[in-house]
Amino acid sequence: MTDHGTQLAETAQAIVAPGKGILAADESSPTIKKRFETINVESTEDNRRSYRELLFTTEGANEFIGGVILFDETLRQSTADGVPLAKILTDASIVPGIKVDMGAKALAGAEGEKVTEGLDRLRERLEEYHELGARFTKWRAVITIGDGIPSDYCIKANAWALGRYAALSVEQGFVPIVEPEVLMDGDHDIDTCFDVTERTLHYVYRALHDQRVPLEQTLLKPNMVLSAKDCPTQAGPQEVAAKTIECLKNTVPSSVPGIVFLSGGQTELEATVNLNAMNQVGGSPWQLSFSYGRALQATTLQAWGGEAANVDAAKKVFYHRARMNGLARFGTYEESMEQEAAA
Ligand code: 5MM
Repeated sequence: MTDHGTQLAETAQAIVAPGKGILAADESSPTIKKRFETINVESTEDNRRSYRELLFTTEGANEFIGGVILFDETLRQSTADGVPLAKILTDASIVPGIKVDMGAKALAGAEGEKVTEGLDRLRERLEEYHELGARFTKWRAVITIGDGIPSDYCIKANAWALGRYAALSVEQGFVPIVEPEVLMDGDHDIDTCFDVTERTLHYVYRALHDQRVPLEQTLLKPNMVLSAKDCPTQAGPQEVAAKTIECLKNTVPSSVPGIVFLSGGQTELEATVNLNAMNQVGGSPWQLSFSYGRALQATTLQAWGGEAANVDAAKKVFYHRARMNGLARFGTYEESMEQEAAA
């Protein structure tokens, strides 16, 4: 491996070091607006900065958080005291990352399906992000399960874009996080989720191979294999863990250093319990970790409520959630620990 390759492989390993995972704080402007609406806070640039500053300056969170994914605006922001947020992270030995996709848009000729855009001028944008301190990237593809979908056309278009993005990221000195998200919306059962996730991951790794992406310099951010939100039969954590690992073993090469699950609409508790169950199975060739957005932030957001007076209390809530997921990385989390923290 070249020095460049070795450095990227080491960065990937550092992000998913035992006990650590990723905080996905890369909500785009429309998404963070939605999140703030739930706590009646206006989405101003200053409120967004204050909130992210709260998360990134939580003392001790770096025991459990190896990387944070930022949105473009956040990578350019500084704390109230004028320190760039990316520097706050780097100084805490947390790797700053950046979402580089431009969102999922309607796929031409495919009713109800989406393709992620953002490849135009990506090389130039990456050069700037590197100067601003980011060292890993993220690109999210969205696959919807529904009547007659997903089509192979949709999966292949998204997989090819993920490959192009990943190859460019590696070239420009970033560890690419490859995120093909099979949504949990709908009423399909866990086996349907298994089949679609397996089909998707096959195409994704074919596309990465075709585009010469060195897998040991990448991370995968998939959905867990779950029953859909409105499915009348909800699979429990043991079934979720067994089916998710089986699906990944069928599709993901062992040279990928880590798998960082998205939470995708699970509650904080579900996401922790499921990750814990996966790590209890053991014998996986990859680190099984987290890259949660909502499942790391929901209670913190509530505790903050947009009030400066609540910052310390909200930091405690965030530290607790990060710690619970850190324990789930070892399979040593127990639900009773939630009560201990409350006491
Ligand atoms: C944090 O949300 C990320 C950005 O979403 P938008 O581009 O829609 O604003 C999102 O990609 C996130 O990283 C993943 O979906 C995982 O987050 P969850 O909340 O599903 O764990």
